[in-house]
Amino acid sequence: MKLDTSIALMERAKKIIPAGVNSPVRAYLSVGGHPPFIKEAKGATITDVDGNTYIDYVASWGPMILGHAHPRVVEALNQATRRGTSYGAPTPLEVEMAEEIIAAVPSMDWVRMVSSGTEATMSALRLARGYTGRSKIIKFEGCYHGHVDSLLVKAGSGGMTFGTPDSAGVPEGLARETLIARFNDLSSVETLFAQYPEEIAGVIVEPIAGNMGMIPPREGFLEGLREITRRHGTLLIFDEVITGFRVGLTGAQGLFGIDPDMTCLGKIIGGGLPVGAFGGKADIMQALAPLGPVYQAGTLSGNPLAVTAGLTTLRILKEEGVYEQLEEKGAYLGKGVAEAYRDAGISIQSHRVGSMFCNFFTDTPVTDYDTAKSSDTDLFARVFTGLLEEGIYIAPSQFETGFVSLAHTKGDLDRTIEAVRKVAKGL
Ligand code: HOZ
Repeated sequence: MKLDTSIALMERAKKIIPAGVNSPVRAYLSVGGHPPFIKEAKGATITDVDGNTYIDYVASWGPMILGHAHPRVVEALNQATRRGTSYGAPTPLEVEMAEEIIAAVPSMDWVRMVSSGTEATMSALRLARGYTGRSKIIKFEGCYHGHVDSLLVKAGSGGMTFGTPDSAGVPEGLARETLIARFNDLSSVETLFAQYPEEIAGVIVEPIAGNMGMIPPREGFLEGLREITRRHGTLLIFDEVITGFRVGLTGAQGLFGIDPDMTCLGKIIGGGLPVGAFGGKADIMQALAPLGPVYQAGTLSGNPLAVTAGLTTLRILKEEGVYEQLEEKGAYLGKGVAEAYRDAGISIQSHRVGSMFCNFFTDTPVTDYDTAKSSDTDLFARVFTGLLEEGIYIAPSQFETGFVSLAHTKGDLDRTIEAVRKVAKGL
């Protein structure tokens, strides 16, 4: 595979952008090789500057659930652009967006738009602290909620990929307010509440962990979190930046029947443009400025282009049979890929929820951060490189999630399964 133009671009980029990238995992440091620089994308494929086309399962890390450059999203954006790209003032579109979100996600009475998932979780935490008058929060080891100071403790995603789950630059005093529990382990949460019964403002969790690879919650885990947090007057915050509108219209909370106090959204609700949102129960949201004492603001919040792309995406997702199709495609790919590895004698733990998937290279059942780390990351790197050569684009880290989109055809999925079969045999 020729990557000359990408390699030349990386050389230029490295002189002026840290590691040549604007988000660490994109640098390919844990898998080796050269990241292709992408020039365009359409449907289920992306094409790099050297003309290589790949079947894409990164989906811009989740948002592109319809596939790339969906004609209806593109048309809506074309029209919206002509009306101006940002006003810094209320727009009718924002009201429509808030109504769509609230209609879909029953736990959210009120919502506020921001410009990224990181902003959503950061604002949700501040609100939880302001509303409860408490300062500590619980997060789970290996969960990643964006690069918010107090959430960059035992963080997944890039932190886990590069073995730096605790970031430099986070003041010790702030990190001390972050308590760490083990995903899928309620006793670790009870222990922290026993230690700090009146001090914990919120428990934040990815209801399906998506940044230490993909790990579904054990039966009873989310229900247990709901019960414990209610008992202690602590807010339960679901980070559904990845799972929102991905595993169903009502997100993971709908799938598992949980009623969190607050929810963070991003990715899909922006249709591929920068967006985030946080919301929840009305009395909590009323503590936000200018109604209440918790300050939060943003020049590009509710940006008309981002909201247009998101609204168009949500309306397509509401059409009959969409999530059934995603489930079918996800199941077909998941089964085919798992068989391909097993036929080649490679042990994997194959995880899938709807159109989210992940394969860990280990004999150990993966339920949390430690067991996720048992995956053979050298083997993952070889698989990654082999698949890229075969024109299959997955995330360049074991500790991320794969996404199937509506645009993937049976032909794409079959080609992917065959590629896995070929690469697995050659390992
Ligand atoms: N680390 C984020 C995904 N879990 C974003 C990665 C990127 O955009 O490069």
